[in-house]
Amino acid sequence: MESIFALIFLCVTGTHVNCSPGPLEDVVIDRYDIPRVCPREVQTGDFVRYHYNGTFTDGKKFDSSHERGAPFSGQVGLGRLITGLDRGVQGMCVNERRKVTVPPHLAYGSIGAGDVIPADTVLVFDVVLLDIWNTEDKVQTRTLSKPESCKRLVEATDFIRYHYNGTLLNDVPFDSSHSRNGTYDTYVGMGYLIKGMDEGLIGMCVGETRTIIIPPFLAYEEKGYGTVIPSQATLVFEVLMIDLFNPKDDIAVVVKEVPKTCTRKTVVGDYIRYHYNGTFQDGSGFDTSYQRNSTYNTYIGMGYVIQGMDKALQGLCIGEKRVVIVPPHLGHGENGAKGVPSSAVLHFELELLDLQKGVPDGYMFVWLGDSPDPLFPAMDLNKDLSVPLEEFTAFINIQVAEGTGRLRPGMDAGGIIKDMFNNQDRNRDGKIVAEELKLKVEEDSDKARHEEL
Ligand SMILES: *[C@@H]1O[C@H](CO)[C@@H](O)[C@H](O)[C@H]1NC(C)=O
Ligand SMILES: *[C@@H]1O[C@H](CO)[C@@H](O)[C@H](O)[C@H]1NC(C)=O
Ligand SMILES: *[C@@H]1O[C@H](CO)[C@@H](O)[C@H](O)[C@H]1NC(C)=O
Ligand SMILES: *[C@@H]1O[C@H](CO)[C@@H](O)[C@H](O)[C@H]1NC(C)=O
Ligand SMILES: *[C@@H]1O[C@H](CO)[C@@H](O)[C@H](O)[C@H]1NC(C)=O
Ligand SMILES: [Ca+2]
Ligand SMILES: [Ca+2]
Repeated sequence: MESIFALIFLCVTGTHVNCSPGPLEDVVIDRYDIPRVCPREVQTGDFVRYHYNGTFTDGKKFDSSHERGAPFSGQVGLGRLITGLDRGVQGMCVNERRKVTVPPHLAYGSIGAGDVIPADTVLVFDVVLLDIWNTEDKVQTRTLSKPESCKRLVEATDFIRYHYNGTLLNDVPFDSSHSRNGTYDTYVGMGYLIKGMDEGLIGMCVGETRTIIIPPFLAYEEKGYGTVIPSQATLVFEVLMIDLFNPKDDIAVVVKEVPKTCTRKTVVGDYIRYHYNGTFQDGSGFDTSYQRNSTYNTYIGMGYVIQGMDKALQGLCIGEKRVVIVPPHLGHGENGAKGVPSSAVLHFELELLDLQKGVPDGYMFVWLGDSPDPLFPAMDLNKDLSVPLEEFTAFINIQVAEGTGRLRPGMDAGGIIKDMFNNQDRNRDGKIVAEELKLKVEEDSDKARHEEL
């Protein structure tokens, strides 16, 4: 069969002297199956890919692209096909089927082709068009839907996450992000994608759905891709943009509501209670404090929450509401977290409900002024020279109530006081005596005083 094809070229690369006239004047075209939408018709100079069956008028097959194992691919109207087919595919749409009857003088003439096609033979080609493109083509984009407000558009060097369905021009699917159960995540405009995609994604906003049609020379060119993308294939992507950020982004904070009176703003080390709603950029929620029916309580600026949040929680008044956008490098990064995919931008609505000053990292209790000196007589409230846990607890509570000392917030006060007591009760007999405290003070004087007593 290969020889027939060589002959097809032979006939047309020479002048048409070899192809003598036959009884039919011109090709006869029967467009027996025309798709309802036909955005583009074949013109001279276009490259096409099509399947065909070549038969004689009696229906006997002499050639078929199916038997060759691949559709025919070539340029129209420049003498690369037999003249009859050059004419026969003009004006054709992708997925159209037509029957092209070619008179001998527009096919193999009075010579025929080897022992396959006799002289002066009318040929009938059943053709289905699969692809059409031109070297003049550009990436085509068409927005199918778009959210009303669009804060930010995709720019080169952004990192984006999107869903896509990839089809060939004849609607045959070749790939989809959905088959992998996740978004496709990549930098855009930096050469990680095929050229046409790098270009076609620019300017999209989160929530937008866009069709991107890419000619083969901006896609996989002659190589194709595996078994799914043939050589010289136009690609059609339907893309839904899910997420977008730039690695240079910092957190973005929008203050929504500030109470009239604000006596103190949060600083690093404070212990706070707040409510939040966490969503992704496409609006879907991933976490909210309300679901747990309790506020989220934490220390600020000490690494207990994601980096971006630690920063966003500073400088708030009680009652203030903020919206914070945290890029993944200040959020859960490439690893993601439970319910948060890799490289996701996080969007938080926050409301600060309460704030307590903290104590320095590692401390359980601090004196806010000078500590009583000497300490033991002050602790020994009933002056019996012995301080059991109850008395010690009462003493600490007095300090807290009078504002002369502060317990670490956010922890069980009883538990902290008991730990502190046990540290002072060196012989573990359930009471502190003056000697134990003295020993302790001397011992601690040259190192970190974790209990500050
Ligand atoms: C050619 O014949 C094959 C079966 O041999 C058929 O599947 C196909 O639809 C026919 N037509 C075209 C244009 O390929
Ligand atoms: C995608 O998820 C479905 C259902 O959860 C599962 O059956 C399938 O194996 C998953 N595919 C991949 C590639 O993870
Ligand atoms: C892709 O196809 C899936 C399932 O066929 C569909 O749910 C989705 O909306 C399509 N488009 C995109 C951009 O994922
Ligand atoms: C949530 O909190 C409210 C108000 O404090 C309480 O009435 C309700 O029982 C709580 N629900 C759950 C599930 O804890
Ligand atoms: C979180 O969402 C709920 C329900 O939409 C809303 O009532 C609440 O005010 C939101 N919280 C914040 C901090 O914006
Ligand atoms: Ca006592
Ligand atoms: Ca003791």
